[in-house]
Amino acid sequence: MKMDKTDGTPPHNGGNPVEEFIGISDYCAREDNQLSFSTGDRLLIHNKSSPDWWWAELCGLFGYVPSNHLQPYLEGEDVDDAWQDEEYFGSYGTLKLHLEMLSDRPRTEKYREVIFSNRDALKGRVVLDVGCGTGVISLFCATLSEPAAVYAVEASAMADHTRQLVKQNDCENLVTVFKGRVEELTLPQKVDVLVSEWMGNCLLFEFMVESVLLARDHWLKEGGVMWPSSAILTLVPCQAEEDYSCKIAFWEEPYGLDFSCLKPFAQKEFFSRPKFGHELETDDCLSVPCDILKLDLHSLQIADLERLKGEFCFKAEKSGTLHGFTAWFSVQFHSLVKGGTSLELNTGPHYPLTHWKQTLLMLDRPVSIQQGDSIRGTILLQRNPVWRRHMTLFLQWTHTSLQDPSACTSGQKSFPMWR
Ligand code: 6LC
Repeated sequence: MKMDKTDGTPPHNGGNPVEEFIGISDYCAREDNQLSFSTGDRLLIHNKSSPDWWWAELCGLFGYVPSNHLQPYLEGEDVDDAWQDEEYFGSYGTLKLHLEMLSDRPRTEKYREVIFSNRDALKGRVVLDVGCGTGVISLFCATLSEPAAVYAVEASAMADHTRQLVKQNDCENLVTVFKGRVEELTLPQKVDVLVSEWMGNCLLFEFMVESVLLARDHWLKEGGVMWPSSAILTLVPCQAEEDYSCKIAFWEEPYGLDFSCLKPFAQKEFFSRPKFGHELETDDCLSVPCDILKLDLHSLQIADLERLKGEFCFKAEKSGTLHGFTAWFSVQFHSLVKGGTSLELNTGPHYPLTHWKQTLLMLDRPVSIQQGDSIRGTILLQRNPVWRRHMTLFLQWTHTSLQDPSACTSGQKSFPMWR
């Protein structure tokens, strides 16, 4: 970082109006002329000195702050808007996303398998299906077992079709569709099992899990079971040669011309955010994957979602180029029978491809890796304090060479998902 001011006096802002921003993650000052702040702090930006570092004021203190830790503070932003419910439930009101989810056989068949293998224990139980969509999971419950009742809750306009589908499949006596947000729901009774398919990219994106946890706290009986019961986020250091060559290296000399000054611009445009829908080849994994986050859906609290931290320590299994890290998740379904085996839906590269595929976190510069090298670091999932369905991943890593342990390089990068 190059900054010309070190005496703590504000650089002249050229008459630009002061703007208000909100901290979307904590920042700890590393130099005297920087300012520390916490998530949710409102900062006044006096000067956007460079794209990356701005001159800011917080409670009468001044200093430089990293712009990627901030976002504009918009007055009067209400809670509804922060959840973008109109847009969110609007997108689930048409068939496109439901077709994508239902066409995902590993996903849908896993839920069917969970219900089928627990069919005896489900008999006579009350089930709540949160965000039932077209009602497929509720219909599996009603057709594969004999539950006492299934409450299928769906907030989008799809709920009207779901009612019809329940009728069409002769499940009206067992399945009741509730149209509305589960947060505003009143059920006739508490439930034995809460089932939901709430997982988003990097597990948490969309934060539908918050609605599931609220429903759990209101409607799950003491000792009731959550499906999924636990969730794991997994990371692996990887090669991504094709993405790198066609989006970044491309600019080196197209048609024999030097376009290389566009490379940083390309980095920013294509890889400053995570790449969803990445299909990681197992050959491109440079190490054994590491589980960086484990969530127990029975005990997880909504407040825990604000800030989740994981650590990793990889040993390179082969030499290659570290282009970045790839993330995916798995979820586990406990058996309703004590001592019964759990089932798992795994969206990783060693399993059949799901509609989530994997998520690529591309570094700004490739790093050459030799077999036996270590890559250790931390990842922080910081929920956006304003936009409640969004989060930022903060990745920090150190690469240590096996041959020359003094050759140690570190890096860090933040990946907004999406704001
Ligand atoms: C599924 C999402 C479905 O759950 C979709 O149909 C959406 O409208 C519904 N949904 C989400 N949140 C709620 C809520 N609070 N109350 C009622 N229904 C809800 C899959 N999405 C992912 N797995 N990402």
